[in-house]
Amino acid sequence: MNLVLVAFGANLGHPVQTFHSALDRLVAEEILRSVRCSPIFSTPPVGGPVDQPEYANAVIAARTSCGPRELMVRLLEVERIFGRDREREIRWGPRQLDLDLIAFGDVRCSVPGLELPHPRAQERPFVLGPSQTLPLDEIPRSIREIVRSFPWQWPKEQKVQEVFQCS
Ligand code: PH2
Ligand code: MG
Ligand code: MG
Repeated sequence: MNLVLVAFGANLGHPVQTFHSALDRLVAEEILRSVRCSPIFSTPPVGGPVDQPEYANAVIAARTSCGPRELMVRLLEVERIFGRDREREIRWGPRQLDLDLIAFGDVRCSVPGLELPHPRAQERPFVLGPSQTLPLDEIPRSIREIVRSFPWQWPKEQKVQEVFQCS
């Protein structure tokens, strides 16, 4: 079983509810096991249209028996089930559900459709901040040092609030 880090983001519909329902599904379908979640934080949008709503962001550290590509496919499937419509959306624009595979164990790869660790994770406070709330040994090794050394201390940043603590 590999240790993975999945980032959750949503700013349309009912993001907190979506997070819990999507997570329930990922666990029920045995896509993710031994799940550990960060709190969900409310974060200002980075990129995309300036007038889009704030995002709810969280990260999930878990074990999986899927391979990296299979896990990506399963995450995309769950995004679709929860109303994500990639045909209609704007890049970095508002969305019902975004499940990004941030890191997969020790895997480093860059092939079409699969780049690990996620190429933009290291500059994203809405991924690294929530990740810092988890014990470091629950963070996949390929991204652990990036999470550990991220200078920004979550959740002291004023623009960001904790909105819900996931057990
Ligand atoms: N996701 C994006 C673009 N911008 N900003 C925040 N705060 N949170 C996100 O999850 C996010 C974003 C594209 O996936
Ligand atoms: Mg995505
Ligand atoms: Mg994303």
